[in-house]
Amino acid sequence: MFSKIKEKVLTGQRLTKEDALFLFHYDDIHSIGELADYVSRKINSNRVYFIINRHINPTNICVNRCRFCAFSRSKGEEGSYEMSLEEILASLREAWQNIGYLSEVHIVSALHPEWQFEYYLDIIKAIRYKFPNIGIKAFTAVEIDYFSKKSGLDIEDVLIKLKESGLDLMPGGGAEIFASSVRNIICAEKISGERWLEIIKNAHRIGIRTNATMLYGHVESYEDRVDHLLRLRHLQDQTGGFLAFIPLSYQAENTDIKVPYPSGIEDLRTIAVSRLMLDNIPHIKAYWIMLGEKLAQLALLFGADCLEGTVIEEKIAHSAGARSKKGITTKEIIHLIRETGKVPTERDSFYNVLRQYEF
Ligand code: V47
Repeated sequence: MFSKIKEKVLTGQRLTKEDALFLFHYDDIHSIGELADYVSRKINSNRVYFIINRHINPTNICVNRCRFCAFSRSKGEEGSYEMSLEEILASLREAWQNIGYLSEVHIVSALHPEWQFEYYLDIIKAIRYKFPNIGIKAFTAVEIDYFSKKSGLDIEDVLIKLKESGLDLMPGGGAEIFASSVRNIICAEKISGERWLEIIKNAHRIGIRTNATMLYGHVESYEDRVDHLLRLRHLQDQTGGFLAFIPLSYQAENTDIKVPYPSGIEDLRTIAVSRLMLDNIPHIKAYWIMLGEKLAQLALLFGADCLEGTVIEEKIAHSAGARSKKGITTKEIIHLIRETGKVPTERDSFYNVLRQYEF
């Protein structure tokens, strides 16, 4: 069976659900990785991308209680916080001063019970005004749905207002696992998988590119993962709006779903199968924050072509026990990539090449 799958990949044929399920069970992980690396090189040559970015989470106060999330708090609960506009801008200024520039800000927030949609628009407008050339990647489909409910505007108007305020693209969070049987267990209050896909479809239609994620390693089955990948591939066939796919390795500490962490092999396999199945999504990110640096390096030989970025201050995974650093320097990320034999390639938000660090 593997040789048939290999033949399909080498001749540019699309893999099926059965192929993906086979790959999730197949023992020879090296051959799977080699094949995924072949596809990665075909699409992205020897390049591995990274971006000089800063993550900001304006608040952790959330009306939802997802059982996998250790980041969210209720209003007034110990550890809850809210950032003012000035604090958000100050954190960007500080990052800019330390590094010399920033190419992107990544903003993922929570469903705050009181903040109005206007505040989120003000955040985007202020960043756009103070940092005119920075890429603004902000708000998951889950937040977009919440803005729509809060403001009474329909999804398209919410997206248009954000775009007009300066939003460039959207992160891929909130996708989790699309299957409702899994969502009912891990995040019953969250929008459905179908709604996530519908909002993203709207974003793509009005010209907002997005990423997509998959949170794996909790209660889902391999069938659920494959179903998730197939739904993304199907949407990408229609819109072409996804830039990158990011498998998120579940971090279980301080959460309500206590399972062993996915093994390193499981992480590599998931990256590789994603690369092989998502033949129409150009980039696969190895999110070093959740994988750790060494495993993220290996993932670059198993189909991933992007390491996300400098990040500077990560909160979501670290609330749930991630052991990685919270941020990384440009020098360190270049070194990580170089050690794999690939070419460190600094990018902007849309994967335009800014600089290549040849040997
Ligand atoms: O949607 C929450 C996940 C996501 C845990 O688009 C967890 O470039 C693991 O979406 N263990 C937010 N994961 C982060 C995100 C992201 C990150 C990096 C790059 C991009 C991008 C997007 O974090 C959430 C959820 O799926 N998450 N809790 C946890 N315990």
